[in-house]
Amino acid sequence: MINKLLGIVPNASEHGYLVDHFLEFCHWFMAVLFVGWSLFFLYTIFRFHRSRNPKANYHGVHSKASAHLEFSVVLIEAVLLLGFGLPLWGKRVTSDSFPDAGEALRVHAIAEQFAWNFHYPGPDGVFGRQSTEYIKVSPIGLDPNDPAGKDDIVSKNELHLVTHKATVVEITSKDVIHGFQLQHMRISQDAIPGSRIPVWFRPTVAGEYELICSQLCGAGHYAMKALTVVGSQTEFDTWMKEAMTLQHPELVQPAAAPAAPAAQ
Ligand SMILES: [Cu+2]
Repeated sequence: MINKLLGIVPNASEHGYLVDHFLEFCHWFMAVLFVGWSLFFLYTIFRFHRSRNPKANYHGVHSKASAHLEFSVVLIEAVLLLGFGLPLWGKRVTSDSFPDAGEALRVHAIAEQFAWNFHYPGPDGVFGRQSTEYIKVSPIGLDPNDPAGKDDIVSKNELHLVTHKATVVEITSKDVIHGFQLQHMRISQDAIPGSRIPVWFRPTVAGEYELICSQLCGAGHYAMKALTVVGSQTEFDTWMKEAMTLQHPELVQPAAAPAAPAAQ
């Protein structure tokens, strides 16, 4: 409830409700602390007003109540961090929590000032080699001589995913530090040049979402966003076929010719 009040976007991923529960609890806890400390503040202003205490008290407080209260707050915060926050994070980032390579949809996300490039392995399921020496001929530095890259799909500012299919996104950057943030999927990971960092999630609700850059990365940061389309496998395949037709017409034409009469 408090999440909604604070404007959280609806969850559209399998693990998102765990993040939401955690946020919900943290927000309620902070609300209680805020109200509690505010009341205490008002009480001190009233209780220790100059008119009631013309002479300063050089001994101060004798009661241990405030120390106990402070310790309880620290204890609850430690339990939140170590008992809930870390395990939740661990489930996202440890290698044994990742889905099997064959089961998941795999995408590379390559950030740049100020756009998102996505790299799909194409029908062969193998990503082509990438190297900085080819950055002038391909926005993601795809090696034109690598046969594995001949059918790869590169899309700009458009990420396509499949509902209920585990998705592994390997995130990197071409220039400065960016942030890959899919709020509806409750996923956020910095894009760091020189590193390829995987994240995984399972989208559960079809729709169009916004992927934003969550790190202030330069003058065009405000406009650095990409459309994320989550749909059925058929919708994904249709998009992939269109992309193949545009980017590798030589690979699709033989298959497209017999399909045309069948559709009529
Ligand atoms: Cu950015």
